[in-house]
Amino acid sequence: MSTNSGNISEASNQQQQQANQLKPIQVKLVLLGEAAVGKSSLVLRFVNNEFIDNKEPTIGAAFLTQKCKLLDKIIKFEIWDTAGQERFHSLAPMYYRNAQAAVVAYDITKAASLDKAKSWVKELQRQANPNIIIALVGNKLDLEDQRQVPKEEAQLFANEAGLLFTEASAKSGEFVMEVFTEIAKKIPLDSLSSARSRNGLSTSGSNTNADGTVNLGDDSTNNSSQCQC
Ligand SMILES: Nc1nc2c(ncn2[C@@H]2O[C@H](COP(=O)(O)OP(=O)(O)O)[C@@H](O)[C@H]2O)c(=O)[nH]1
Ligand SMILES: [Mg+2]
Repeated sequence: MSTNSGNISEASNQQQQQANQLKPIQVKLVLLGEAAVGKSSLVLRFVNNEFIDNKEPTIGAAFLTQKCKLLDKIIKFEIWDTAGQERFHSLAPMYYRNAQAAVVAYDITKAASLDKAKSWVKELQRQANPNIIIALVGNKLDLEDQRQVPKEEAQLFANEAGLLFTEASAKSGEFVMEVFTEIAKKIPLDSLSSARSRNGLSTSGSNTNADGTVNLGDDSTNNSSQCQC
């Protein structure tokens, strides 16, 4: 092979790499946790940078997307925000099946919500994709004066279970972006194959109901191509 063709193939490799880096890596992410810990609020903070007091509970699940640009890659999170009520528990596998990442949230002012978070983590580790990246998030950090869950206790569990961990506040915005940035950093560059083809759920046509019980959010409000990470 001549040097020229070597150079050409090297150049085309570089072009391919650059193209790959510009092409968003689709990452299916599921939010799990007890009702009212602030799952929807965390997503709203991440996607729209806003907070709504007394947010109405999620019915079934909502779908939102947000891009996150890192130095070497663009991650497009396809986020399934699930309802925390026990009656929706049986739907959860539909959302975490084939998810590449999960945010399991609890409320630092409610000790029982950490127990629920732990049981979600165990269920994910038993039944979800074995390579799933799980972040444990203690929400409502702004309510420090009402804290029931010591940070060390959650940190210890996260360390033992091999999870990312942070405390955050959807209300103040503190550490919310960090949750998603840290997950994005852990997504391997070579996971370029379309998440859509691997997902159990199609994410196209997100305004249509998947079935009677699922209330899919309006993706059209989330047209932000800018990265918030
Ligand atoms: N103080 C405080 N309240 C929050 C925070 N995040 C959510 N909330 C409130 O907690 C309630 C439940 O939030 P929501 O996002 O619907 O919880 P979800 O059921 O887990 O999706 C709502 O009244 C929110 O306004 C937070 O970081 N701090
Ligand atoms: Mg919700």
